[in-house]
Parts: sequence; C-alpha cells; structure tokens
Amino acid sequence: MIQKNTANFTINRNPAAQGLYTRIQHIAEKGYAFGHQDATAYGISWKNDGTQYKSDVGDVAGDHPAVHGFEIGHIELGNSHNLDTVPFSLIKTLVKKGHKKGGIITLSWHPDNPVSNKSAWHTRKAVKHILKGGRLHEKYKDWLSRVAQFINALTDESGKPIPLVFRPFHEMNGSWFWWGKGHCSPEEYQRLWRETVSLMYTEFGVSHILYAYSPNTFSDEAEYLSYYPGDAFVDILGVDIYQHWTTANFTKNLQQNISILGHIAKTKDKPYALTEAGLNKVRVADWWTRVLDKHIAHSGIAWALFWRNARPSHHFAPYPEQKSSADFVKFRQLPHVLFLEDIKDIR
Ligand code: BMA
Repeated sequence: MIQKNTANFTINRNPAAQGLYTRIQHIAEKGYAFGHQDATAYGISWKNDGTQYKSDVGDVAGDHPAVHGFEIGHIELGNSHNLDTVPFSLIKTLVKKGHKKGGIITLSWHPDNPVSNKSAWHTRKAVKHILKGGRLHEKYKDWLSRVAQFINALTDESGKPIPLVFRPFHEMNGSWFWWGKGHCSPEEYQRLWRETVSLMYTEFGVSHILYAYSPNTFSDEAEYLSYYPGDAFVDILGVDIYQHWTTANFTKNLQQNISILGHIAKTKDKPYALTEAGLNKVRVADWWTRVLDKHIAHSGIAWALFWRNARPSHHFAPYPEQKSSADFVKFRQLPHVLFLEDIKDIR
C-alpha cells in the first residue's frame, strides 16, 4: 500500500491502485506498452456506436493498443459529451471493455476555464481563484465532484472501481492552457494539484487511481521539476513530446528528455512514461521503427501514448492504407513493443 504523507494529509491507496502501480513497473521491465488516445471510440472515417470493439491500430496491426487514453473535458460541466463530442456513456462502456480485455486506462482532462467559462485554451488567470480561500473554490469543488463521480462509476463486472491513471493539468510548462506557465505561479500550480488530489481522496472517496505528472518537452531537470507538487502526490512521471519540426529535433528531444526523466524517476523510485507523443499525420513512412522506436527502445519507459485519430488532417496513429501502416506492422512485431495481447498476462 502506498502511503502518501504530508503534514496535514495522508492517503492510503487501496490495493487496486497498488496493483496497477506494480503492473506498470512489470511492464517497464519487459519493454514499453503502446497507447492510443480514443483508440476504440473512433478513427479515420468511423465512429463507435457502442456495439463494436474496434481500433484503427487494430485494423492495421491485428491487435489493439495496450494503453487506452480517454478524455473527460466537459465532465466538469455535467455535459453528456466530452469536448470532442464523444458521449461519456460511450467512454464508460469502452473503459469497462478495455479493462476487461487487460488494457490500461489513462484519463486526460481539458477542463474549461472556470473564470471565463471558455475553453481550456482560454488563458485568463483562474488558478488562484479556485484554490482554497479563492472566490471560485466552491465552483471548482463542484466540478471536481463530477470528475470523481464519473471515475467512481467506471466499475468492473463485480462492481469494483477500475484502477486507472489520471493525468490532470498536463503540459503546465507551456503557456497554452489556463493552468500553464505565466497564467499561475509554480506555487499556485502545486497547490492546485495537491488540493485536487486531497479533495478527490478525502471529499469524494477516490482512492483507486494513480496520478501522472506530465510536463511538455523541457530543457533540463530544473524545468521538469519546477511545477512538481511533491512525491506524495505523484505516482508516475510523464512527459509529452511531439514532433513539431524536424526528425533530428524530435529525436534529440526524445533522447535528452527521457534520459533526464529516467534519472529523476530512478532517484524517486517511480515509473515513467511518454504520456503523449506523435507526429501529426505520421507523414514519414518508417517513422515508427526508424525515428520513434530507435530512440525510446530500452529507455525504461512503461508506455508511449499517441494522440487521437480525429480526422485526416489531425491523426497520430496509422489506419488502413495510411502512409506508415507497413512500418507500423514491423513496429508491432518488435519484442519490446507491447500491445494488448502482450500485456494481458503481465500483473
Ligand atoms: C488536442 C486536440 C483537440 C482536442 C484536445 C482534447 O490536442 O486533439 O482537438 O480537443 O486535444 O482531446
């Protein structure tokens, strides 16, 4: 059982969360798990109506991703659909199915700006107002109660809550979200994180999830840790690294960041992962084996999650006939690259 102690707060994580934590450590010993955001919810030219179990990745490589990412932005508003128009009822169904098949679930959250009520990308200062003592703290608590209610309702066949990795307030060292750099101080960010974890546990009874801290591509250890809320509040150390420019620039970022991350993770004795990654439209035919895998194989990461296949102009995994599909089949066959069938029995 993981003990989380601070002066005024203790979490005793339940055995389900501990089980997932150990499983993630065991996966990292064997290789890295392949993950895809919204893998089973939709892909290029199809949408799941809830009756299928399908993924673009599965159609290309014959097996589904091992890690399934879902997005809960707009659950805080009590909406029926997330910000990308995926019904929460479908997400619930797919989390349950993914878990039953032995997959690992991660949840991202792009909450609206609680001050302006515009999107997560609307950067009016908000963090200081939702902290304890702030004028919108009660509103934030309401929002978080809806997050907790949704997470608590993700249950397995025997009615037990499904352990999963929650990854709130990501990419905070960038300035594109309202919780990001320049829109709150590092101290305010750390308070927001700690108050969030504490509310989830003490007010809303969520004790079965793990928390991943995910800055965006960073330049050094000091930058990575500048918003870090403390060892007691983080289970998994993540990083989000996209290829925005050249392959050389991307592979340099991958190598440097994952090596620093591995070093920090070892001193803290925590698992680490590439929590978001990708090259939009995967427009390099042998990107999977030559660019990506070559620079992350045997790096110690537990998983690498690629962003969603939203539409032909915004997708990060292959689909049948996509330019990188043949290379993806080779990638899937690498012994250290783990898909759903490969992690099913790792406990
Ligand atoms: C972003 C884009 C957006 C989406 C958001 C949350 O990176 O994919 O279209 O709304 O993630 O899923």
